[in-house]
Amino acid sequence: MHLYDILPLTLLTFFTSAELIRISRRNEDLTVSPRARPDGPGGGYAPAEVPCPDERPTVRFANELSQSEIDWLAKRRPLTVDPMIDFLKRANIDGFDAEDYIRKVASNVKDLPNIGIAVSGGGYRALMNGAGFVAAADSRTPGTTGTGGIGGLLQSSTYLAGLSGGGWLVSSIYANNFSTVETLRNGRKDSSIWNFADSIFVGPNLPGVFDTARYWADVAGQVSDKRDADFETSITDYWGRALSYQLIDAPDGGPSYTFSSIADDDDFSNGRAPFPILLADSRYPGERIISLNATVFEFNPFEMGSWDPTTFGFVPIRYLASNFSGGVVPSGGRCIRGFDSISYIFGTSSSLFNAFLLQNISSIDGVPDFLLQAAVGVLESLDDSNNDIAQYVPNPFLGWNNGTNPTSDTIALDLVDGGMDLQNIPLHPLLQPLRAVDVIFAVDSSADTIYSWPNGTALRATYDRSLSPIANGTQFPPVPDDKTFLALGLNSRPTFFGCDAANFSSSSSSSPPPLVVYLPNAPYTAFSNVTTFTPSYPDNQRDAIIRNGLDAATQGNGTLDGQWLTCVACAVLSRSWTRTGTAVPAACEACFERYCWNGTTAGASAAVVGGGGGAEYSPTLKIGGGDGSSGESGASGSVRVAVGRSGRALAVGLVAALMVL
Ligand SMILES: *[C@@H]1O[C@H](CO)[C@@H](O)[C@H](O)[C@H]1NC(C)=O
Ligand SMILES: *[C@@H]1O[C@H](CO)[C@@H](O)[C@H](O)[C@H]1NC(C)=O
Ligand SMILES: *[C@@H]1O[C@H](CO)[C@@H](O)[C@H](O)[C@H]1NC(C)=O
Ligand SMILES: *[C@@H]1O[C@H](CO)[C@@H](O)[C@H](O)[C@H]1NC(C)=O
Ligand SMILES: *[C@@H]1O[C@H](CO)[C@@H](O)[C@H](O)[C@H]1NC(C)=O
Ligand SMILES: *[C@@H]1O[C@H](CO)[C@@H](O)[C@H](O)[C@H]1NC(C)=O
Ligand SMILES: *[C@@H]1O[C@H](CO)[C@@H](O)[C@H](O)[C@H]1NC(C)=O
Ligand SMILES: *[C@@H]1O[C@H](CO)[C@@H](O)[C@H](O)[C@H]1NC(C)=O
Ligand SMILES: *[C@@H]1O[C@H](CO)[C@@H](O)[C@H](O)[C@H]1NC(C)=O
Ligand SMILES: CC(=O)N[C@H]1CO[C@H](CO)[C@@H](O)[C@@H]1O
Ligand SMILES: CC(=O)N[C@H]1CO[C@H](CO)[C@@H](O)[C@@H]1O
Repeated sequence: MHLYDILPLTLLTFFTSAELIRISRRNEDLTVSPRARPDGPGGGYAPAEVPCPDERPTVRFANELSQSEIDWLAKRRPLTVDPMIDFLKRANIDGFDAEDYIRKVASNVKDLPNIGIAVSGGGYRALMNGAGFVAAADSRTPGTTGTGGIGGLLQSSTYLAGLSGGGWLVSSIYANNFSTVETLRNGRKDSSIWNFADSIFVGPNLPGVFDTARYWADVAGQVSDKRDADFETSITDYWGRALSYQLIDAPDGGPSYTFSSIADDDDFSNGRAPFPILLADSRYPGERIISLNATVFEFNPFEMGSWDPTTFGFVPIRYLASNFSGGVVPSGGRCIRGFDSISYIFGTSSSLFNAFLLQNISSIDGVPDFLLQAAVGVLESLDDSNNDIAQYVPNPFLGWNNGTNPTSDTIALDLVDGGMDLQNIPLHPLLQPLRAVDVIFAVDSSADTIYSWPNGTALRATYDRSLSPIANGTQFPPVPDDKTFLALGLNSRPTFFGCDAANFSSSSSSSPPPLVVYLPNAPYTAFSNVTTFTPSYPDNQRDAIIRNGLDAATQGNGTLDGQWLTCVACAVLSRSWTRTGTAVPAACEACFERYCWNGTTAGASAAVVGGGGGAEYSPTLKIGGGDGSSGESGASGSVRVAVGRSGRALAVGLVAALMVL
């Protein structure tokens, strides 16, 4: 069912014809940003048919890395050597000559530490907290290479994975020419980049350029371009486009930016930036529940597909929506480009928010009743038509691996938010033995507890999955249950998992899984536990949460632990030392003693650390706080919707957008 079936025609009388004309006019007067990567074949959001290349695109088995990734790694890994030496020298591990060691192993890349970063989901909270980590790890951020700073870790990393809100962060960084978090945060005159004070409901507030109605009309126009080109559209398209005005610094939120165009980016293609990956889960035909054995799909600059033994294949992402059948585009089949819109991909990865987009209309002042009723109608119709997910039509894996692929005979591949299977940290791509990652920095901004702090559920889910057949040979360090996280405080300070490589059965064919440096969202200098569905953030609150993430990453620039930087370096080197049979320096033994989970679990009756005497986890500020109410918060928990401009304009815009659903 479509909205125009539901919306009474009489609603149209709500508009004056002048408003309708305004709605249909596209915005063309923004200054063009220099940071561009528009690649859609038609210059807009709509995908289009292109002549098939001589070597027609094909699906491949997931039994090896793609040749593109192998070639890229050959550039990237050597470029991590110098930053790693700088970083490790600064960490100053007593009695260990980092430069000498890294130079020695650099000649044999397989012994060089291989670092991955995983930024969890959790809406804007995850974007901002994750941004704090990335800023801390980025040597381009001023102050991060001083005492206690972990700057350079990003430059030393091979992979940067994001999911849902973490995927917004990763996408925004790459869609904007691998800009620093600081640049994105500072913004630019006449740009709405990272301006979260104006929610996506009201749209960007650029004087003289935009108003809410025109913004929604633009979004609606972009999506109808796609539909007019005969591609399925869903609420995910609107969601992704609306977010783009905050995440992509280009006119109209860069409608033609694609994920595959990252592969053409100068920094990325020359190995000067890590390999970005986004995740989504597949929903099996006819099912509503996403279980832990849902097939996990990844999007990277070269490919989209899954390592899981179900689908077990990858398609060139640039040619998504081409007529693949049995892994090839048969003669007569169309080749399509531009379907891999970066906004559609980060919208897919965060589709949990689709319902939010509609449901939360009710929380905005000034929206007339009829519109609220229409929104409810849309929600119900979406439920009926299963249109609340992102549809990949035609399914690139049609007729592929018929024996094991649950969607081998469906026209649509239905994908949902990457955190729906509880694995809210994008660890999956970094656990693939073929990628041989040594250490994962896992930034967890999940809202598990009543007060929106993590309790280890996301990490535990990945461990549980690693024990089931769908893991297909991937291993994950043992992780205790949520009660233990709370009782031992593992969710309120950094914890390392899987420190002892000898605790894993390893054979000539399998190596131990990565060591996981778990970095849970916790209050260092601000209460960063804003609810997942808070739609807008004043600049000072945004900045406080980013800084809190930075303080978590650096343990307050070392003020909470003067050895933290050293301990991070030990985690980076640990697996490499095992491979080269190098003795672990005493300074690192001390770190592992302090940060590694040692296998202890807590009984069901154990008390909650940070419970403030009560049963509910309610931590206080670690730095400069005390009672938990002071300190630089700005991040108070109240849910507010910034409605700066007329509710009527908003209503007009929303109806314009919804009309074309
Ligand atoms: C991207 O950033 C690099 C610096 O890292 C700069 O040299 C280059 O010109 C930028 N590209 C665009 C298109 O702005
Ligand atoms: C998911 O896992 C459970 C238990 O391992 C199994 O019974 C079920 O069939 C699996 N579902 C799918 C779709 O693989
Ligand atoms: C290609 O895919 C489109 C969209 O699903 C479909 O309408 C068309 O029939 C397909 N063509 C072929 C030759 O498979
Ligand atoms: C896989 O299934 C499709 C129909 O969904 C069929 O056309 C194709 O021949 C099958 N392939 C194999 C190898 O069985
Ligand atoms: C941990 O979080 C999950 C939600 O992710 C929740 O279901 C569970 O009850 C929480 N555990 C505890 C002990 O509070
Ligand atoms: C740590 O250093 C950064 C960058 O210099 C600064 O913004 C932050 O406030 C410092 N944190 C603390 C707790 O001093
Ligand atoms: C493991 O850690 C717990 C605290 O988390 C501690 O009480 C216990 O003594 C440690 N066990 C060993 C064998 O070190
Ligand atoms: C070592 O492995 C065993 C078996 O998987 C597990 O029960 C234990 O928790 C592991 N110890 C640590 C510290 O991870
Ligand atoms: C944030 O956490 C503190 C306790 O740590 C709690 O008092 C506050 O209510 C929480 N805010 C939200 C929005 O849950
Ligand atoms: C290590 C392992 O079990 N790999 C299997 C993963 O799944 C594919 C497809 O089912 C198999 O071919 C691999 O052997
Ligand atoms: C402000 C407001 O109403 N927020 C709601 C948005 O939607 C989510 C999901 O339905 C609710 O949990 C929030 O309370």
